[in-house]
Formats: sequence, C-alpha cells, structure tokens
Amino acid sequence: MMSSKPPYFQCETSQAIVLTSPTAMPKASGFLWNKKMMLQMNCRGYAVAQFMQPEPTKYASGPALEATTFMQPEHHYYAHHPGRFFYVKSHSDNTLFSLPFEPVKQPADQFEFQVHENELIWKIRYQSLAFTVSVELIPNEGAELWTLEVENLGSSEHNIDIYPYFSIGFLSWMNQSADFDESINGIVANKVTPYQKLDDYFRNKHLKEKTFLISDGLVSSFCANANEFEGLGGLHSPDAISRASLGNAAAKYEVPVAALHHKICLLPKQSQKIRFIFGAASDVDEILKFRQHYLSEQGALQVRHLNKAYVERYSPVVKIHTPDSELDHFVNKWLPRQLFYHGDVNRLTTDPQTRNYLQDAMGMVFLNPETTKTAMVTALSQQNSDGSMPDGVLLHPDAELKYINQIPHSDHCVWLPICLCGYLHETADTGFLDALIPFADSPDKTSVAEHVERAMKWLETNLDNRGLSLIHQGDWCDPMNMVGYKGKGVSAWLSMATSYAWQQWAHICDWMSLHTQAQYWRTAASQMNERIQHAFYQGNWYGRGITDEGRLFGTDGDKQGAMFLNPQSWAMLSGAIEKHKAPELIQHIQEHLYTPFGPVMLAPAFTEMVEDIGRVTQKYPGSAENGSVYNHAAAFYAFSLYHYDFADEGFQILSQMLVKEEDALTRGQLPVFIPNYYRGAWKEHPEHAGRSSQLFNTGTIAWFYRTLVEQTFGISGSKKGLKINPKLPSHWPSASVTRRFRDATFHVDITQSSRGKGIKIAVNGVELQGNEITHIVAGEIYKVCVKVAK
Ligand code: CEZ
Repeated sequence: MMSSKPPYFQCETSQAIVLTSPTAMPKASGFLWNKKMMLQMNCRGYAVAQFMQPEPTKYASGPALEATTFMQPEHHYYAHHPGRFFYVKSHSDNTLFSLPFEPVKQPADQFEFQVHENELIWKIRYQSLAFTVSVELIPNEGAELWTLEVENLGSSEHNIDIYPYFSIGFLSWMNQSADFDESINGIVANKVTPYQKLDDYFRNKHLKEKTFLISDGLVSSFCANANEFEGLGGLHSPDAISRASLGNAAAKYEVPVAALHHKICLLPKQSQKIRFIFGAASDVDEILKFRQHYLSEQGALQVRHLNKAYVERYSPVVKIHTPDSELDHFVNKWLPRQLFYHGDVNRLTTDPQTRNYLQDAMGMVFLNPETTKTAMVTALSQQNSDGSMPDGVLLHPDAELKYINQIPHSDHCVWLPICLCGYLHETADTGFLDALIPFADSPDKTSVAEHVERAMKWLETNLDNRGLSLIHQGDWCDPMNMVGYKGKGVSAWLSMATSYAWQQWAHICDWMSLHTQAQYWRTAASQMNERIQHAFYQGNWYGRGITDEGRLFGTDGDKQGAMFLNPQSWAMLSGAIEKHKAPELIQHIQEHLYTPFGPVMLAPAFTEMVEDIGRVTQKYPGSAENGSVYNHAAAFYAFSLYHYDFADEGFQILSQMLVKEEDALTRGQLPVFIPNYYRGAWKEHPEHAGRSSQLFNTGTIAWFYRTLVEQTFGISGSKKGLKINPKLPSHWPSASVTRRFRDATFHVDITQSSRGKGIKIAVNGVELQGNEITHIVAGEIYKVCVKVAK
C-alpha cells in the first residue's frame, strides 16, 4: 500500500474534488448524466458516453467496430480510445501539446482536474498560457457542451492554433462519412446503423444517425477524416497539425473524426473563450437548434441553470457532522448524488434487472419516496399472477429483456418486501398497500399487499423437497449459473434471503394488523432457518449452496471458494444464526475474507472453471464476483453486522468502501463515488489488490445510505413516528445529524460516553419516554438531544 499523500484535494469554495496530476491515477474519473445520457471522463480526456434512443447508443466509438454491451468494470483506455482532446500549437515557443493530457502527453506546468456535481473542469497551465476546459451535459439531450478558455499570462503577444479533436470512430460498415458544414459551423458525421433484418429498417429510421461537433469560433480549417488527420505522425504528432491548414479532408466511407482549427492571437493578459457542442442529432435542423439555444453565453447559462435545477430536485434526508470530515463530505455531497443517479435514470437502461431496480428504488426513499412508490407500481404491474417476478423491468414501450435478463434468476421476489419496508419506514404510507395494480398476465387489479403476498408464496413454491430455495441459473450472484441449471441445485443465500423477505413481510402484515398472516410468515421463516442450519452450516460457517448433483460448496473442504461472504451476512440478517453465535462466525469471516480494502466476496478466488458453480468461477481471480471486494456484498455484510449490534465492525466495513487519502493511490479513484468493486485476491495478486473498478453502477449505494441513516445514526421511521437508536462507532465522542422526516426537521445531537449504560433522549428539552418520537407535526423543527452510555 502506498502511503504518500494523494494528488487530490477538496476545494474549500466549490467543494469539488481536485486532482493535480494526470499520471498518478490515470483512470481517475468523474461522471455526468442527464435523463438521456451519461458521460464518464477520465482525467486525461478519454471518454465513455452513451445516450438513450431508447436503447443505449454511442455517437463516438473506437476505431474498430465495438460490441454493444452493458457498462464494464476496469474500462481499458487505449491510444485511439474515444476522447475529447484539444491540440495546441504555440508559435511563440514552437511547442505542441494537448489538453487535458492525451494524446501528446506533454507534462504541463500545472494540472487540475476538478470534479463538480454538474461539470468537469480542467485548469492547465503551459508556460504563460492558462487554459480552462470544461464540460457540462445539455439537459435532456445526447449532447455535451464544451468550453475552452485560454488566457495569456505573459508579457508578449501569443499566437496559437487550437484544434479540438473529438474522435468519432468507426460508425458503420454499411455507410459512414463526415464533412464540414458551413451552415452549422462544424463537422457532421453520418452513418447508417448496420442491420440485416427488415424490421430493423423501420426501427432504425428513428435513430439519431448524425454525430456533430460545432463551434462558436472562427474555423480556419478542418479535418473530418481520421487517417488524413494522423498521417504518418500518429496521434502524438498528427500530420495535419504539422501543416498550416488541417487540409479540409472529408471522410467518404472512411473513419470520421471531428477536428477543427482555430487561430488565436492573444495580447498580454488577454483571454478568449470558444464553445463547442458535441453530440448526436437526427438532421441539420436539429443541430441548428442546438446552436441557437446553447452555443452562446446565454445558452451556457441556461444549461448551468437547468442542470442545477435538476440536481436540486433531490434533497437528501440527512446532513451529517461527525469527527470524520472525509466521511461527512462524501455522505453529504457525493453519496446522495450517486443514489439519485441510480434511482432517477435507472442506470440508463430500459430493462433494469428487477433486483437492481427495486434496490435502487429503495435508495430513493431517502431522496424522494414518490419515486420509490412509482417504481414499485411499475415493477408490480409486470409481476405474473402466480407471484413470480420477471428478470428485468421494462421501462419503455419498445424495451425488451436483453442479455442477463434472458437468464432465469430466482431471487427477484425477495426484493419486494425489502424495498416496501424501506418505503413504509420513511413514509408510513400504509394506504399504498391497498393501491390496485394489475398483473402482467391478467388485467384484474389486486392490491399491492396481495401482489407481495403472492410473491412470498411464489418463494414458497420455489423450494426443493428439503425445503431449500432452488437457484435455477443464478440468484443475487448472476453469473452463478451452473449450480442449479438442471433444476435441483439450491442456494444458501437465497434460502436466507427468502427467510428474511418473509420476516420483512410479516413486519408489514403487522402494520396492517394482519397478525395471523404475519405469524404464518414468521413461522415459515423460522422453519426455513432450521433447514438452513441443518443443510448449510458446517460447524464454522455457512456453505453457499448445494449443486444439482448434491455437492455442498463454499466449505473449508474446498480449495477455492472455501468461504462466501453473502451466506454469512444473511445468516445474521435472517436470524439463521443466533446472535450469541455470531462473534465466532465473524471471526471466521475476518480470518478468511478480510483485506485492507474491505472484505472479499469469496476466497480463495477461483482460478479455473468449476462446472457445477458456473461462469463466476471463470472471471479473473479477484475481479467482480470472483473474490473482489464487491461493495454490494460488503454493504449487505455491514447491514447485517449492525443488525446484530456489531456497530464498530459494521462501521469499519462501510468506511473501507470509501476512497480515503491514505490509500487513494492504490485504489486509483477519486472519492466522488463508490465503485462496483475493488480488486481482491489480496494474497494471490497483492500488486492489484484494492484497485477500483471505476464502475459507478452498483447496488451498494442504497444499502450504504440506508445503513448509515437507520443504523449508524439510528434514526429510522416507524408506523407512529421516528425511532432513535444510534450505533455510532465507539471512537466518536459525538456526532450531529439534521434529518428531514415526514415533512419535519430533526436536529439530532448525539454524544457518547463510556460511563453507565443506556440511552437518554430529550426532544425540545423534554425527556422522552422510550426511544420513539410520535405525533410528528409537518413543518416543525425538533431539537433532539441523545446521550448514549455504554
Ligand atoms: O452485474 C451485477 C448485477 O447488475 O452483478 C451483481 C448482481 O446482483 C446485479 O444485479 C452480482 O452478481 O453478468 C455478469 O457476469 C455480471 O455479474 C454483471 O451482471 C454484474 C456487473 O457487476 C455489472 O454491474
């Protein structure tokens, strides 16, 4: 582990995270999104972007045909990787460099990559030239607004050429071209999206087939042809740039590029700004509209204003102040942002996996519970009347279940009561349980409560003759596809999750005063727990499942995959392991799964295919589900630790998910999101352990936020009000939280002492009997003083 200070800091005024080197963390990135697209830019100018029409599409790709697939971890950037770059040729000192860093890679005198909520900014100085390059997304469009400002800090005149070079890449084997169009003052590339099926012609007719780069500056020359641009010099020193003019070459069934040429003459202390829009359009008229609306000072202000309004739509329910300022900053600023991204645009897919959709919706209760409710309605209206849930939820009339959603997974019903509990705790909206919703295969409407009841019953039918949950081709772990593909294999995790789901549902049944029903599901859960104990507990920890051929795996008899994290965590959540036995289990977890970067999902990682477990064992050891620190699983573990009151242990797991100063260089990521995973296989591949996947799509966020609010700070909703039961880490003397709850505001101050035992709560100066604040009045501000002694 490296111990030197990370090359980033937090800007006091703007709260942005600022990286000061383009080489220390080459993949460090920030991401922006709007309702139609997302853009992940790394510090060096490489880009991953996709926009929805309705399926995710690219308007700039690599130089060869790329497969279209879901977003990938540990994305590889190569020399011709799509990017947004600006070559700069300075005549005064005869130098060539590029902004932000690639492709010329000439070190700057000063470098800053700033990640803001709605904007990514680079501030770069080369000798006496100071550049500010920034990008924002145009709201609700598949288009990026770029601004380049250059200032002459020197005392003599500066003549420079600036060449925005936005790669477009290989667009189509059927038809691709690009040329400059004076009417829009920019380059337009055209393609015909390749297809063979006749039906696709009619579908594709509506696609935006043009990629454009327009400028508000005076264009002296251009190049729309990637090969012509590079010539023999390559990207480091392109031929086109070595000449006085870019040559004005078009691309005619050749790989297009968007390179423009701006000549700038700056007197001392003078500056100049040029704006660009890069994106997708259907026709030139649409590009002209982009010009008119956004390519001006006023347009840019409007973009800023609308983007600000978009993020202001979410208002997180807590603001924390603790002894850990890094945590505060992350939780108050970046965590809700990532939560909102997941819940508001559903990871920009039209068929989110049902489990992802429901968990992301669960996270939204802390920003906007209405969204959670709508998501529940959408999901339930796609449920079958036998109670089963589809593998993915369709969010667009033209959407269909694709990729992983064509594989039968067995866990989707489990997430319904879990998500619903989150919603009810926050809102106490029990009326929602009576809302009438149809099934996918029957127009007859039944109540939400009946929908969930049927889902629970479906889980009851999904049992083998031992009463354990069948896994089919995967559960939460979606590449675990061969444990039960013959129809017999069972999952320990799913059996536990089923038990937990039944208990959550029983809890909701109690809220509805359906005590007999509640009792039924509690009994079912406790019987399930007994079966779990019998089938999966090995005297030390829980196995992961039993294969089609009857092999229990995930035991200390296995050389690889000897221990899996999920069944241990969910043994605690479901109560399959009793609380007093948990310390021993935790000890085993610590021994086998802990690393300095968090607990790995399984260990030792698999190094070869295990045909009765499946695809997960083929993933690279220490990556993704094959033994990485998979944060979603770590979040379950943290939640389960708190559930059994292991607050310090739980907090440790939460904090290991966050990039911190001391190990930022190893993780290679900025503290602006929690990634899907950090590399594991700590013993086998220590040189890579801890490295971030840089992937910001993850079910972690909802659970992290929920655990922090409901467990660490212990401020969670109940049917009658707000329950206070903080479980702060013992090394914090105090913490304070402002909690918005059911339209009231609670300022909660918590202090801890080691003298005595128990908890004392005063609300507006009056001591509270018990720990539940009831009769909450909307609009009121409450001052809550909590003293915890232990
Ligand atoms: O995706 C996630 C899923 O979106 O993997 C999780 C699962 O719970 C989420 O629903 C754990 O398996 O196909 C694959 O091999 C991958 O496993 C992806 O589906 C995986 C990636 O991490 C992408 O986010």
